[in-house]
Amino acid sequence: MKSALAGFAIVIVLALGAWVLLRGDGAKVQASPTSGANVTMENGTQVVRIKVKGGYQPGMSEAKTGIPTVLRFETNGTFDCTSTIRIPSLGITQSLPSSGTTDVAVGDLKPGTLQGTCGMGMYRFSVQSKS
Ligand SMILES: [Cu+2]
Repeated sequence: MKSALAGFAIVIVLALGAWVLLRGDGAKVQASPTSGANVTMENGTQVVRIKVKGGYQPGMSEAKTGIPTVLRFETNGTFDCTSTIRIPSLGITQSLPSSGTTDVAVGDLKPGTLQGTCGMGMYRFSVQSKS
């Protein structure tokens, strides 16, 4: 009897897991790490939008070199450590409001990858740039 109950519980857990995956949450997380869709031009400035909450979305952005660029961090009820961002190679440390939009100017991107992290260096984001 006990093992029958345990088997039943396992079936329920598996079914719930499949349901969560099929709803598309899993697919969304997989699709977003690399995408140029968050990069736009605004009056000659390249804007890279990054959502900030429990991590950075997308984790990797693709942008162009040689254009004045801002990283636009969007917080929304963000109270975790991602609300402080660091870009060591540019000497930037910036705290973000818990909700709002903060533009951080990073100048003209050089070919390569600009790396950033949360205040503690745990969560990462990066901007890959090519001409
Ligand atoms: Cu952190």
